[in-house]
Amino acid sequence: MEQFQHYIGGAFSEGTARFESRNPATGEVWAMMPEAQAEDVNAAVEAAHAAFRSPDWAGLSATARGKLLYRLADLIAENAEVLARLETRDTGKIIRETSAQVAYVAEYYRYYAGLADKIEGAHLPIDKPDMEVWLRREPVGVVAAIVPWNSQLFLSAVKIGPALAAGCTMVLKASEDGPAPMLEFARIFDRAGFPPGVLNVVTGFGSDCGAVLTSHPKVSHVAFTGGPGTARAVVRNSAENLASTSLELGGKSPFIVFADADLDSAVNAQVSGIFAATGQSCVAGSRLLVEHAIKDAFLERLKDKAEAVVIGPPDDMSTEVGPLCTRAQVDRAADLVARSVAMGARLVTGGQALDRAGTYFPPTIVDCTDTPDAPCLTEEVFGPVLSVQSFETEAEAVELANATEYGLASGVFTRDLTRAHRMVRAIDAGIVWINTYRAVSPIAPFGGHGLSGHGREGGLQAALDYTKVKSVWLRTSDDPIPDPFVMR
Ligand code: TXE
Repeated sequence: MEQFQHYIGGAFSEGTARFESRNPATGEVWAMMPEAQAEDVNAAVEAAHAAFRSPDWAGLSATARGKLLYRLADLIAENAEVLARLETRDTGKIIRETSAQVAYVAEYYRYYAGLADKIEGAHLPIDKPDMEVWLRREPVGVVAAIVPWNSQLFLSAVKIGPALAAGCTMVLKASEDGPAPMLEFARIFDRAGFPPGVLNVVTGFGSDCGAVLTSHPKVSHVAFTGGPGTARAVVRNSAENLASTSLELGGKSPFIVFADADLDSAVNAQVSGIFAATGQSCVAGSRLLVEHAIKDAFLERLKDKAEAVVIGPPDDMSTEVGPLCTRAQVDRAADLVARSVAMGARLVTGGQALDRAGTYFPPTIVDCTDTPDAPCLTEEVFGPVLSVQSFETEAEAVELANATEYGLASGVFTRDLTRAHRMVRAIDAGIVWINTYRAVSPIAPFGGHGLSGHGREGGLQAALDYTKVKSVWLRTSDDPIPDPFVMR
């Protein structure tokens, strides 16, 4: 049985309690994880707080912080295979994706390494002749980062990269479902040469460890990825300390196909949009909106592709759809589909958990054209379940696309350039992909609004969001200060 440890103040520890981690492909317990209790979380926040004030970190130049991040990026690239294998083993995410994704995670760290000494202040053309006024950008302080199971190395990179580039220190809580890749990441981080306490990694359950972390008085910002229900609890917790928050909460993203689209591309992109990562993706294109004239033909091609998908063990390079991370996710997907079908939605393919060891759920398509209230159409499934609706006009496509409380991503497939531009304006989402889907880069901001949260990860803006602005006023005149009872 493998054993994992917490990383607090630059040292590894067993933690005060432990819990079992299951391999989703087999259902077997394969590792023991440390379960952070309040005392562990407090120790981690204290370590981050001390590091934030220590000259070893606070006194480093931004360029030196960047060099440490470059070293971390190199170590991630060197250890990508180990990290990918652990992520696959502990979460069920297929090795085909984890190996490509971890290699790309190193690029996120490189991007923020390069950005560290480009986070600039400003000089203001102030309206007073005897004053110089400039702005300093300073790190916000201790950041609490919370990630879910689905892409932890990636979802943590978009928090750790910009926060450390800005000069913050952090406590990261890995998901209790599949924490192994993050705890291994801590071992790699330890070798990069950062001062102790700059990053602390713990894992444990949300209701105790997560709640203590997000309400801690020494935490200045909470960066959270997870579901909207948990986000509300996190925001309530952070109100204790009036900490700022950035929330990335998933979505119910529309994937819109017009009749003039390149249908080969659209079908493949839709398969990628909903079945890749076994649908456990915040940007999953989970609502297909297809122009009525091509609906039947498009659905037929999609059904063929869905049924030809290779379902299998996640550590096999030929597998395309692996298990869901937990039994709870399988039950949730099955329940949402069953309730939708009971309301009159038409099951096109899939729909039931596979009768084999592990937590497997097949690619599923549900035609909800006549059931706009079907729960698999309105709720985030976080599994390989695609809901379908059709439209006759562009205006109807926009109306259906925006008929959601989420606002994260969207896809538009059309060859009509002017229509594509109109759709960009009309769609209410943080990301619009045109004739492509599920493309990401460290250079492009990522995030949504409404139930999808707020704040952006990726890009320059993310690093700025980990800073606070200080206005500095310098009087340049040697004359006595005039009337003290008048504001200057
Ligand atoms: O996520 P949670 P769950 C959606 C998706 C999924 C649903 C529930 O629809 O089916 O949310 O998933 C920590 N204080 N997404 O319940 O609870 C928890 O320990 C502080 C979308 O697994 O949001 C874990 O580390 N932290 C999504 C993290 O929050 C708390 C990704 C996420 O868990 C806490 C995941 C608390 N009170 C789920 N309670 C996306 N955006 O990609 C829990 N946590």
